[in-house]
Amino acid sequence: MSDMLKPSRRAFLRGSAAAAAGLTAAGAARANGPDPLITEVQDWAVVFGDGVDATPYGLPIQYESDVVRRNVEWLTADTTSSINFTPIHALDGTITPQGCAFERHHSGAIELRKEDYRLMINGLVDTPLVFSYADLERFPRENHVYFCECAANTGMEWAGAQLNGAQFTHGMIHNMEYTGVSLRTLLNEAGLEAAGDLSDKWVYVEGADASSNGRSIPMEKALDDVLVAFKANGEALRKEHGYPVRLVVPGWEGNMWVKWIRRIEVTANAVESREETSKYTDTLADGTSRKWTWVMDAKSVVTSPSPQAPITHGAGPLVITGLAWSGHGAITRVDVSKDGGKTWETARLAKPGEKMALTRFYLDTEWNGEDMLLQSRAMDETGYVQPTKAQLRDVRGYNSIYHNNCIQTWHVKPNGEAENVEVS
Ligand SMILES: Nc1nc2c(c(=O)[nH]1)N[C@H]1C(S)=C(S)[C@@H](COP(=O)(O)O)O[C@H]1N2
Ligand SMILES: [Mo]
Repeated sequence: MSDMLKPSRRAFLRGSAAAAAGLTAAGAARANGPDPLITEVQDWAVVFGDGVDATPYGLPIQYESDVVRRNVEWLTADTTSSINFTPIHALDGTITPQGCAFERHHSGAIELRKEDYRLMINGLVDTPLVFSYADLERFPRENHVYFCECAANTGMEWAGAQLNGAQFTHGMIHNMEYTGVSLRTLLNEAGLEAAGDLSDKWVYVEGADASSNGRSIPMEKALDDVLVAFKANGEALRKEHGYPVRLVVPGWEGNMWVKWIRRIEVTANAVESREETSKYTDTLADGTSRKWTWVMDAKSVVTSPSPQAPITHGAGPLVITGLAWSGHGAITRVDVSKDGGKTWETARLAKPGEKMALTRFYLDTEWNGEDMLLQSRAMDETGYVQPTKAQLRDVRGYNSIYHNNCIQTWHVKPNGEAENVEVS
C-alpha cells in the first residue's frame, strides 16, 4: 500500500466512532472502496480452530515471533558468560513474561532438580541448617512484584550513543511477581543470637553454578525485604532465572539476586568477592572507585516510539509510552520531553507507582509529524530526579560502566523512524 492509500489513524478513529454509532463503512473503506476484511468471508471464519489438546503449554502466536530476547555478539567472548536483553520495546504493562526476560549468567544456566536442591545456612548462627525444597515450602509465603536490573544496564552508553534500540540500551531489566519465603524467616529459624550485635553483620550468599556469583549483603537488608523465591509470575522459576530457588533483593543491583542459591553464611565482614570488587564497582571522574553501589537509582526510558518501534502512522494521535523504576521506592512522576529536555509534559502513570517495581507511563499526545528528541525523566518518592547524561558524567567521568541511570534520547524523524542519539 502506498502512503497515500494508508488510512490515517485519525480517519480510522473517525471510522470506529461511525461504526459504534451503527454506521458501517470505516474511513479507509469510504476512501478506497469496500474493505475486503469486512465484506468478504475470511478463511478463519469457515474452519475449526485448534482443539484444546493442541497446546498443553502455550507459546506466543507465530506473528509475535520477533518479541524475543536478543544478545549482542560483540559484547562477550562466548554465550555462557554473557547477557541477553528483554524486548521492552514490544511489551506493554509492567509484568515481564519469563520466556523473554533477560538472562545474565557467569557460567551458563544449570539444570538442578528440586529433589537435588539444598540450601545451607551457616556461619554466625545458633544452629546451622540445611533445607530441602520441600522444607522451604513449609514456611509462610509472600508475594511481591519487583524489578531486577543488571548494574550493567545502559553501561555501553557512557561514552556516547551506542546501541540502537531500547531492548539493547535498557533491556537488562525484568519485573515479575515473586512467591517465596522471606530471608528473615529462614535466618530466624537458624537463630541469630550467636551473631551478637546485628548492626555490623553480613550475609554472604552464593549459587550452585560453577561461577557461584558470591555476594555480601548487609544484615539490615537481609532482615528487611529479601526473599528466597521459588515462583515467578505464578509458575516455577525458569531454569535460566535460577530454578528451583533464587534470591530476590528488591531495588538492589541484579548481581546480588543470586540464582540457584545454595548457601547463606552469616559473617562478621563483607567477603569482598570478585563480583563486588573488580566487577560491579563504579569508577568516578577523579579516577577513584566507589566501594559499594547496591541500590539502583531512579531511571526511565521511552519504549515506544523507539528505534525498534518506529511510528507507523502519520501526524495526529500518538501514544508515547515507557517504563520507570527506582530502587529507593515508588515512582511518583514521569515527565516526557519532545524537544531534547527544553520543555516537559507530565505523563500519565498507568497505576500509582509501586515500591521497587516497574511503572508504566503514557503520554497520549498529538504528533505534528516533525522531528522529536524524545526523552523521559523519572522522579521517585524520595524526591530524587533522574539525571541528565552530563550531570552523571560530572560525578562519574567517561570511564564508568555500571549504574548508568541517565536520561535517554531518541531522535524520531518525520518518517517515524527513531535513532539513539545524545543531546548536550
Ligand atoms: N548463581 C548465579 N546468580 C546470578 C548470576 C550468575 O551468573 N550466577 N548472575 C547475576 C547477575 S549479574 C544478574 S544481573 C542477575 C540476572 O538474573 P536473570 O538471569 O534472572 O535475569 O542474576 C544474578 N545472579
Ligand atoms: Mo548483572
